[in-house]
Amino acid sequence: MSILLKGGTVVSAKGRRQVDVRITGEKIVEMGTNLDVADSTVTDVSGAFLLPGFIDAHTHLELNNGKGSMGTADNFDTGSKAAVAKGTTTVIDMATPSKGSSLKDCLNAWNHLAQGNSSCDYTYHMSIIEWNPSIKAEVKEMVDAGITSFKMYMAYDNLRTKDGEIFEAMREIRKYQGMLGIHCENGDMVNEMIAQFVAEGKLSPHYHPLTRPDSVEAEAVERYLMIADLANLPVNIVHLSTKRSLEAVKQARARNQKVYVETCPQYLVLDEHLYDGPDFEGAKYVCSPPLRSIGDQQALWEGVIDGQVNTISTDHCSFNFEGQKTIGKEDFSKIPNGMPGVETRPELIYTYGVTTGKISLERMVGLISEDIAKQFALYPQKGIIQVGSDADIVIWDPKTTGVISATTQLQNVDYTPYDGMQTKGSARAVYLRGKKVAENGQVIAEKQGEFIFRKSREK
Ligand code: DUC
Ligand code: ZN
Ligand code: ZN
Ligand code: ZN
Repeated sequence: MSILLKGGTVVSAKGRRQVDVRITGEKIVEMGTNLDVADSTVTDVSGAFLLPGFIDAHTHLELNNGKGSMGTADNFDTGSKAAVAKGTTTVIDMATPSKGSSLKDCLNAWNHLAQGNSSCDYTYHMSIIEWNPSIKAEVKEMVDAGITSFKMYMAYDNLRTKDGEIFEAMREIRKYQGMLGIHCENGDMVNEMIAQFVAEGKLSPHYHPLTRPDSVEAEAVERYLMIADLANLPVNIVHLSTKRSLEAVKQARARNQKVYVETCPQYLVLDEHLYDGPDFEGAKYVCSPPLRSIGDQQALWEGVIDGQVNTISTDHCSFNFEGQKTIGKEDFSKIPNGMPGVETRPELIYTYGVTTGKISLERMVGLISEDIAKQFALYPQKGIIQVGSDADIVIWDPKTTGVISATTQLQNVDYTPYDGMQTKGSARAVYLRGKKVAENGQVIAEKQGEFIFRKSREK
């Protein structure tokens, strides 16, 4: 018995064609016109697009979990349900060790959190928050365990390493053709500016973005890319948010460096005026990098359109407004940094990118699925609807309309930064490795997610 999806339009980053798709077990086994219906469960998907399951390459589903008020509001259980219900079939979560613990221990901890709890497939970027001989030796162990991508930080005192350590890590990662992504902000500059505002009694969320201006990000991006040039490693820039950072990327590419750029929906559809909302509302948007100017937003859209920006993931890192964001009521620097978003990315990009005519549906598929799969060694198992690939398929209905609301969202958090925003298009059904796991925005088969083992990229 197989599943036959009949009459839909299959879309990839390269184009679209009207073909039937046959699924047997976990895989796509046949594509063509007028496929034989015998021995098949036939679903009529005419009028809908068949998109490869979306991949979110940047989530923090379990940051500080077990650490009380600073633990994320979502976890693998709730975050993965919110993801898969709206079409995201794979997440690459930021596995983040605490100081002094090995990467192996962190990997075990993340496996423990995800295994049997995730409703979408998953893997991790392993965070390197300190550098010493034993961590260095573990880079290869991680690659052997299927974790071929890493994350480092240039800001946050509990997470950042020195430039020389970044350089050393890059040279180690290069040996195994791994991928490195870095949070680019100059941590020293941020600390200085926070101290100054706090000393002056400037304590409202309004000051958060002023402690992390575009120069703080652009300087770190430039430095990172210079170090990567020296180490001869292709690198990823996570959550790039400004025009000036994009200029730095252009310069690196002009000297023939391979650079991947990720941005996030919040930098494309929200802007810095939200920090001036009434009461303490601005705290909802406290994330780093912060929301930016309209000019930056336009530059990012241009980058999305012309290919300077490669991927869009979410940096989903949810904290409740009540009881978590409010920790910083008297001092913005104590507001936990992060916003939810794993649920809303597909509808936001479709609505504000595709239906406005800024990008094609093919480009959307590249940005949130195919090109992510290629960058992070998930392709062609993920990121494409073709024979032999996992049957991760989103039946996308372009005709629906909706309104994003905290009251109806599946994310386990008491607000959404996109509250009240209208959307067009949505996932009518979602298949995860051949099994229908979501329908009309609700999960119908939970905890079906599996760990995806990745091999190193080709040289
Ligand atoms: N920025 C956030 O806002 N949250 C999580 C980590 C990060 O870099
Ligand atoms: Zn970050
Ligand atoms: Zn302001
Ligand atoms: Zn992040």
